[in-house]
Amino acid sequence: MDYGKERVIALVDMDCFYVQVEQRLNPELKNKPCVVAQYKTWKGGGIIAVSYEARAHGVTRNMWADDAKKLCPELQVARVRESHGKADLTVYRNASVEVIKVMSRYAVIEKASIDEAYMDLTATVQERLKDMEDRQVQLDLLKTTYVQGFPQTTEGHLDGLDKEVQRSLGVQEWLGSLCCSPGSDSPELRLAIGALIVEEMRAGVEKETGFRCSAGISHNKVLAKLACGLNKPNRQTILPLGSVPELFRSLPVSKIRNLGGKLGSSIVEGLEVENIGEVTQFTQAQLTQRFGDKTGQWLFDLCRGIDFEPVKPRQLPKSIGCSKNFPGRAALVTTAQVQNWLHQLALELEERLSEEREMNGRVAKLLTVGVRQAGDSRACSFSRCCALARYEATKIASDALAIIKSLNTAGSHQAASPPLTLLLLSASKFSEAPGASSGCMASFLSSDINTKQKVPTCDAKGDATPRRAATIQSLLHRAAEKRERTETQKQSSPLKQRPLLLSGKKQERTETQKQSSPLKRPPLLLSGEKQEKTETQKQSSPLKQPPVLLSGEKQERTETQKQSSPLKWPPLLFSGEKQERTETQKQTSSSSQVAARLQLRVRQVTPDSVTSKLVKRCAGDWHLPPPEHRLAGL
Ligand code: TTP
Repeated sequence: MDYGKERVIALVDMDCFYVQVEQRLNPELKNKPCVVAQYKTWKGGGIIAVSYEARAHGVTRNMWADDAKKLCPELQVARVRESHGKADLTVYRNASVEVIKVMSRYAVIEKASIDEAYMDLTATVQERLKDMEDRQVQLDLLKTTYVQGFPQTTEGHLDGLDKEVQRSLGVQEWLGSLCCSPGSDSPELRLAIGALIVEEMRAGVEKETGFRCSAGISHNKVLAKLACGLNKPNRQTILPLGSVPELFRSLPVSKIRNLGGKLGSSIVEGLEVENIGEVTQFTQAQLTQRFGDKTGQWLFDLCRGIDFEPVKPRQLPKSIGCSKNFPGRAALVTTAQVQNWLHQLALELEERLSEEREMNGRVAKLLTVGVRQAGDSRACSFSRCCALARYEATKIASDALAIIKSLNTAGSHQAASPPLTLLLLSASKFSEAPGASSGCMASFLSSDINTKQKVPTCDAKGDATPRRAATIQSLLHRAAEKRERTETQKQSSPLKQRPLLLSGKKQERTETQKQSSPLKRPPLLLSGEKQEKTETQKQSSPLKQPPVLLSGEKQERTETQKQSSPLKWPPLLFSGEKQERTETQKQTSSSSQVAARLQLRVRQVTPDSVTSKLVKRCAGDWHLPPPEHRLAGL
């Protein structure tokens, strides 16, 4: 079997998903230019999903509904429901569950977002091959399939031909090029059979749910994802490895999965390339020297269309979260406001977590609290995790508030500055609900975290170790008590203290590396990467886990101080500009020790980080509109 062509992987993505959900609820919207918008207080609301009919009029996501109507006066606008003062995405989530259910009858799937899933069809294809005597794939069974790069023809030859005719010619030509004699087996033949299965699966999804989708079929996740977007909507595309060089020649680096953010930018800037195909001119040694062994090797393969990331069987989301934006003058400036909104978010979280426990028998053990500060353009300024004690809104909200307050650097005389423009609560680290048996469940529901639960927490290296959990307040308390002792120990101990890990950039590079490499090393991209990544993921992914960062100077403040003090949020300690903090400052902030003791974790978050994806997922269950569209909040 050829290297890189061993597997058959597909990515299925629903077409204009929220619109289809609304159209199913209200069939009058079908086949019409239609959008789904959130809130209507400002310019008719921000558009988050657009039907293909509306796209033909130039309507795009992130437009205001009022502006879109100027482009398309007959535009139908469906509204996202609201509850707890924010968008309620329940109908879309439920629709997603329906779709995943159908898909999982055809193959093992990895749910990648609310409306897309990867599937590894290798074994299923193998089974089909056994039953196919003549090994012929009929053209009419691939009636919504394109083959990228086919028909292979000289430029201009196909001009004027209907797209559907071109599609059919392409599939015919490609199938004709396959060796289909009895007993033959080639990677391309396997792709063809994979495409057959995906055709059947998509038809099944439409029949049972009424929703249409598109798909990409290739040898890995990167190519499948790319292929899926080539001929939307309601079509699927096979991307044979042989067609990759031509496609990659003019494909911007940022279009590749995982290269839309910082790593992508550092490739473009550092290697002075525009398209992914240009990276093939660099040797393996050059790339590993430039990006490190793992990322360099990954990139060397990737620019040739090779990737080995496995499809990880997962039908349920890794996290359940909710967030709310407070743009402009709506920014939160007082503790009372923060408290109130945390409570609203916690109510939603409690509701959804309880539902998850009922429906899927699993409970979350980790709570992530995230905020964005006014003036910060990133999705999230920082986030911190703590044990999720129990599913009770009041408790979740008070733990979250304690975490946020622990970062408060204001004295009682100071005004809130900067205000908060986003609050996020997310629950993760799911495991089976204690004994699904009623006794255990009852104990989970009634237990207090400091007496019962053990939670996996992350140390400064990102290693998860089970530790006895405690309430935030008691942790804060203990931290204050122990601080003095630790300081004394530090001074007398000959052991080296763990250095303060800053923004996830370069601290592990040696001075020699820094000086000898003419090329800029990329930032460890993905600061804020999921602490919940599995070991397999960690090993297979070239992306490194970010170090921990936290300010944490304020935990020792008394409760009285905290209550009387208006909020002053910490400076943007988390944005990476802080590496140059003076030694004095570093010494006064024993943040990493406090983090370890509190079992809290602050991660630097960049717009392309996974935490930022979390924010997006929580907010619109995917992406936030750009800042100018967030006025209405999400
Ligand atoms: P997408 O799959 O990105 O887009 P889509 O399904 O609307 O359209 P396409 O046919 O091009 O795939 O997103 C899935 C749903 O997630 C989308 O219908 C609405 C929601 N979403 C947001 O709420 N905000 C966003 O910024 C994006 C990108 C999606």
